[in-house]
Order: sequence, then C-alpha cells, then structure tokens
Amino acid sequence: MAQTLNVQLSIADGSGNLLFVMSSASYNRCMSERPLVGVVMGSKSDYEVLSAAVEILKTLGIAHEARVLSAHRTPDQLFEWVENVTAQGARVIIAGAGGAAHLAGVIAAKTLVPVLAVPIASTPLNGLDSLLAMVQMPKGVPVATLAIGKPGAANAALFAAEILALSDKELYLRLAAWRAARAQEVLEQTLP
Ligand code: AIR
Repeated sequence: MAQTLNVQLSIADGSGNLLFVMSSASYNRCMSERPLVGVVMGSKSDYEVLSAAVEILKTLGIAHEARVLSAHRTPDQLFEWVENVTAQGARVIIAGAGGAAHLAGVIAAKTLVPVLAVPIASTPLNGLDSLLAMVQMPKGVPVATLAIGKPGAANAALFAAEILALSDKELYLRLAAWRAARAQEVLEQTLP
C-alpha cells in the first residue's frame, strides 16, 4: 500500500520563535494548483540564474510554471504560452533573458499582467546589454526591471510575492516570516 509522508517545514528565529510553518501537503497542493506566476527564460542556459526565482517561489509556496521560450527563436510559441498562462490565472510574469533581451518587452506588449524582467549576463557585455534592452521600454508598455543575474532573479520572485500578497493574507504572513528570518541571519553573523 502506498504511503504519503506529510512533513512540516518550519523556520524559527534565534530565540526559538516560530517564523514559518508549512506542511508538505500544503506545499504539494500549491504546486499542483494553477500557476499564479509564469517564469520564462530565453534559453535553458539562463536557468542557472532563473533557478534563484523558482527556489523562492517554491519556498513561499507560490504555484508557478517555468518554461524556456525565446522572443527571437520561438515567438509564436511564446505568445501562445503567455495567452495560456494568463488565461489560467497567472497574475505576474517573470522573464529572464540575455543579450538582445526582448523577451520581457514583447510579453508586456501582449498582456496587461505585470512583467518583471531579469537581465542575464550571457554575452561579453556582461548583462549591461540585456539590462538596457529591458529597462529602456518605450512609454506606454511598462516592464519592471530587476538587477542583473541571481540577485535580480530572487528579487523578481519576492516582488511577485509582494504583488500577490496584497490579496492573499496567508502569503503575506509567509513573506513577512521569510523577511524576518533573513534579518535574523544578519543579526547572527559574527566576525572572525
Ligand atoms: N536569447 C535567446 N533568444 C533571444 C535571446 N536574447 C538569449 C538567452 C540567453 C542568450 O540568448 O536568453 O541568455 C544565449 O542563449 P543560448 O541558447 O545561445 O545559450
């Protein structure tokens, strides 16, 4: 007979106060729900960076769908995915790309769902090319651009969580606990 293991994830601060509790059952439920966040990247090679966003979404129990689709190499399939994922209920899209990074911009052109852009350092220009491509959107089609690389990817997921938490009290509490745990980590740092 198959058995289901239900474990609890909990985070406590240095004084033992519980900051974060989530059962594996509710985590699994979140993951099987329809995606609230779409994560898309121009190439599999971008995943090393975008995994920082996916990890945060998992930690906060936010249902998401991650795909590789390129504005230049697979434009038709990209538009199809944007239509599908937003129709399913995605309320934020995170788009990471390097080089001539048009991914976030063309997605923003196709939807009114907020688009968060993550520039990726994948060319000899070290991400400055993608940063400028993403941040310099023409008036009328906004994209919110985060920092180059992993810090930007992690912050994109946290920003997505903040947007969703405006109408989801449980997520708001998980996010507050996550932030408090990070502060606690700093306070516990000691110097040699
Ligand atoms: N890219 C893919 N299609 C359009 C763009 N701008 C980007 C990817 C990746 C870079 O090109 O986002 O950062 C190199 O991709 P690859 O597949 O050659 O490693």
